[in-house]
Amino acid sequence: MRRRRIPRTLLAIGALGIVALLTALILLAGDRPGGSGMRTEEVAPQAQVTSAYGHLEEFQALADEHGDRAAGTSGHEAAAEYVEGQLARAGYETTRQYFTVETWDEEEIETFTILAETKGGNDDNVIMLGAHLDGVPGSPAINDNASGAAALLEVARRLAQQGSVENTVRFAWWGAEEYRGFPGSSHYVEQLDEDDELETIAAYLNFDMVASPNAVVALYDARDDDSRLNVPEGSMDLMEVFTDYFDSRDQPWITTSWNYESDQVAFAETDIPVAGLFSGSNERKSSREARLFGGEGGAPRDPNYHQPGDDLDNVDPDTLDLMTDAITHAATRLAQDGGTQGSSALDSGAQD
Ligand code: DTR
Ligand code: ZN
Ligand code: ZN
Repeated sequence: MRRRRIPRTLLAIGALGIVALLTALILLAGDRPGGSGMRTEEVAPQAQVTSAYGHLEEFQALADEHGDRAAGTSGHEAAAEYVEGQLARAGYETTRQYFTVETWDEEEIETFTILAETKGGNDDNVIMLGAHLDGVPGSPAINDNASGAAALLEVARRLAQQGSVENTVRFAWWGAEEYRGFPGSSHYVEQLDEDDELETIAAYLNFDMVASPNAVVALYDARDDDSRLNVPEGSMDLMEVFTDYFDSRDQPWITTSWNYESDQVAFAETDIPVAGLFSGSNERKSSREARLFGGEGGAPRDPNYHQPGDDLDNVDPDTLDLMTDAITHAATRLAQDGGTQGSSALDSGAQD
């Protein structure tokens, strides 16, 4: 039987109509009310990777292809698509929060932070975890900070597998940490403030450089008495969530001063309790630290900090695993912490 032929011009008009309709729907669905620059992206399917080190290998492969992961470059975009694909596989919806930033060459670029959160849970008591995804130009930027980005991806996967949470856990892969003023996290906190949502964030945990080759295991020092620094009340309780974990594993730890060093700053300045882990950059490891953690006293904790040599051959996979387990512990514990019992880590936090 012969099928009835539809004239070509009609087919073309029909196809154009469908494309226009779909475009309008995508635009409508993607823009969050309030115009805070949030967009939901289409995510390409990917095979699921189930370890932080596996993610690092992917970030290295992308850096080999694109050169680096500096904010606003094809390398950053490719890494972002990888993060979004992995999160989709783990059951998360992702959004991008766009913002503009001035590069070191005084060029204005648009870049973004990736956000994802657990389904269910109390939205008024959000536990937030972040790591910057961008790197410095000209470096694969694997320890700084594919390591934090990779650890967070694996923690997000594990948390989704564990099932329901009492508090919402929100993850951020910040854009443009390497530019002045940490514009990704600063923009996010400003936006929270504008939307009157600062009060909803109970805690912020930051992970920047967690696989250094000559590593220490350091926590942001909540007892820091540097007068330029605001250490929000509740930060000590968050630090103890990590120290309890390390102590339970007989894992030595030290503290580090974290003033003005990474994406926790905007949170701390608005009095949100903060904590974080760090395995060292180009500072020298002391002989005491070498006794505690092994490695080479007198040598930099990461000799390739911000250099082309910050690659997969120059990280410590065991430190990455340890940090990933510690972050998993903290996220799991804080996700279930209703803030009602005496032992609650959130009791003295922002929600009182
Ligand atoms: N500024 C960060 C690395 C960094 C150096 N010291 C600390 C202390 C705490 C957190 C991070 C850092 C960067 O280059 O991304
Ligand atoms: Zn850096
Ligand atoms: Zn960094």
